[in-house]
Amino acid sequence: MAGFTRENILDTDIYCLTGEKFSLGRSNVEVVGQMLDAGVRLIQYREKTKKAGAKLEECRAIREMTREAGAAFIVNDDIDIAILVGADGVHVGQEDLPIEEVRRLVGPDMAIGLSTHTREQALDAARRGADYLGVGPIFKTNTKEDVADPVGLDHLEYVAGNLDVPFVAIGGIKEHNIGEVVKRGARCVALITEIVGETDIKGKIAALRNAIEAAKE
Ligand code: TZP
Ligand code: MG
Repeated sequence: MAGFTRENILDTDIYCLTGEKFSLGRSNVEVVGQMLDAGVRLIQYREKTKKAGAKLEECRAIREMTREAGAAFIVNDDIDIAILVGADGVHVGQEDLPIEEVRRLVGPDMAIGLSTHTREQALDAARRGADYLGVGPIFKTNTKEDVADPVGLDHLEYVAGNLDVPFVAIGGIKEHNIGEVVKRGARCVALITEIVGETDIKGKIAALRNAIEAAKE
């Protein structure tokens, strides 16, 4: 057991989410295998179209793979599946169950992440005990349906400077703009299409890490 806790689950640079329809014909499980080979240590299973049984099966496989690799595993939306597979975390949105109720379901140890799109939502999530915040979309993205308007880098900087709770920046983040996101205060960055849509996932992760390091100098 790699010892992920509610406090430390976001202590990593790159947070990878699945997105099978952008994965160039590869399965979620195959893509996650390549992410782990590339040294990614935080994976979220995000799958909007499959049935519960299929999602459970994939999450069981990914739970095993992440445990083996010493990586943390978070399940998006499906609290029941997160509990069944023993995920390290569950990620919910503004229109899902209130986090106080999610906490009652998952127990005291599982991390709860909450997506936020405004200053008020971020402050509210922190006050109500979310373990981490999703902050985004930072830039325009077509990956998510019914996506909120981009929050921009000024909002990111506000969250970084004014809230104590860990957060991850998400939405439209690419190799060419990840440096800006880091410079404006993000320590953990989430990406979907930039990674799953790449043939050479290992090479892309290395390039993103170079860009992150360059931005810190
Ligand atoms: N939440 C806010 S934006 C987004 C999610 C899940 C999609 C991010 O995808 P991409 O491809 O990295 O823009
Ligand atoms: Mg959701």
